[in-house]
Amino acid sequence: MADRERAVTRIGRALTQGETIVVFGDYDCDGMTATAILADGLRKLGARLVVPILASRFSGGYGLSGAALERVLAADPGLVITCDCGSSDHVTLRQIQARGLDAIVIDHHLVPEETLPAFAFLNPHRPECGFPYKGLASCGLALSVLAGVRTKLERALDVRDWLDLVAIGTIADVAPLTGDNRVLTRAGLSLLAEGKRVGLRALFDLIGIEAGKRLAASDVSFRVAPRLNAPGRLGSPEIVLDLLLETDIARARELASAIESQCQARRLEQDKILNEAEEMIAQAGQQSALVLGKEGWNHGIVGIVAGRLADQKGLPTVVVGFEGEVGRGSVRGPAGFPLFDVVSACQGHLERFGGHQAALGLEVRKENLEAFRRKFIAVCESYTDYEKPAAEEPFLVAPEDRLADVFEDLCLLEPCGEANPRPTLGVEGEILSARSVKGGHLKLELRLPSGSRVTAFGPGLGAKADELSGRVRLTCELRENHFLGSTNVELLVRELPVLL
Ligand SMILES: [Mn+2]
Repeated sequence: MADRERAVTRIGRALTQGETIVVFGDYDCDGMTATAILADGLRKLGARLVVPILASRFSGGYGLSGAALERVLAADPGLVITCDCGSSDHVTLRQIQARGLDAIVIDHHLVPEETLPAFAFLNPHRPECGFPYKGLASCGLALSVLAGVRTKLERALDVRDWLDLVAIGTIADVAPLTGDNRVLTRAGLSLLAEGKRVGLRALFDLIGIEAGKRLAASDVSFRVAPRLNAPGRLGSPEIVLDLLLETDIARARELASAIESQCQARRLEQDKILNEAEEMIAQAGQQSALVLGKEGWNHGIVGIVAGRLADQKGLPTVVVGFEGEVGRGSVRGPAGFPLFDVVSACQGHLERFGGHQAALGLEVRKENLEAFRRKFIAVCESYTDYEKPAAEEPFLVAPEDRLADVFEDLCLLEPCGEANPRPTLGVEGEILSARSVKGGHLKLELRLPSGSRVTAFGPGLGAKADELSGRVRLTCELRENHFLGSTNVELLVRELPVLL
């Protein structure tokens, strides 16, 4: 790994010489877990003073901004380590260098051509980086650096203790769950399920994740990560770092419930924006792409709203929150839609933009929104034959197979998620009951060919409940359902059942 040896030697020297080390991280799960791993690990290796600092969406934004640099320098560090950011922060890194300080960048974002003015630059995407696995997220890189420092100082420190954080950061960052990441997250999820980290234990108690129960990657994506991300979306992510580092259970419970209430506040805010957006969409009538903006929409949340709308409507979607004349927005779209190409073609109307084909952020002035909207829609309409990802053929479950056994087998494939999708199954059975439940979801009871009964749940499919009867084939996933102390396998239905 390019510069790993150089970084490890420098950090080792900072430890033995008692330098103050600032670990500066991004406000998302990957950045926060990487920061926690290094802060905690270096303290355990005897660092005199480690000051963890996180970026803020509302002051300086992503990366080592000018505003962030002021906070970093206020801690009077001898060494600065950036986590999950820094790869394009040439200006502020040069300022650090000019003060005679060293900076080590640990990141996995795009590597610009201009040489980075850093003492060491660890990024698997550097062309000169020989590390064979390119999928590590920043938390995985941070663990590798910690292990290197440990070895350099000839100390006994079991870095596997931080694999739970690596699992959270890697899964939340939608890094591929292949190769090294698969090994790290699989072990990390087991550790996470044991519930030894006090802060996460407190959070899990609060949200009903029982200690000792098997955890899937989807539990992290849908239950854990959204909560850890909420405080950063609303303002200050520091409370999450405090939770990850807390060792006192009483204090951890306070932090966990503060995070949970921020998550609820985030949800309310999100629903409010979604409702207002839905109204705008209804008023505008039929459109081939959505561009929505409003004063006051929280730009930490517009990304979630854009994702929801893009899923629901199947359209390329831009949602912008304005604060005065300038708005910040997020771009999402149907799987496979080349959003980066589209936004690049509209850049004349934008102040800034960045991201990749599947997701972008942008900055636009209020007076340019309408022109941008027209251009964006026109360009989207020109991409009629983009490459949609092929629908996956379901694996048919044989009538004699017990679903509980199939589920156990499928668990061997976990963690499933990015680059290792959970297999889609085809299950046939006879409908015993079908009804629509709260939220418009479909609830089915089925008799399988083996005679056993199973329940099925179809998110958003409740509208057609009345038309379902007789023999059907379901396209579904299997999941464990814990209810009143018993555990059953149930079907998670992905599309309307096919009548046979
Ligand atoms: Mn990351």
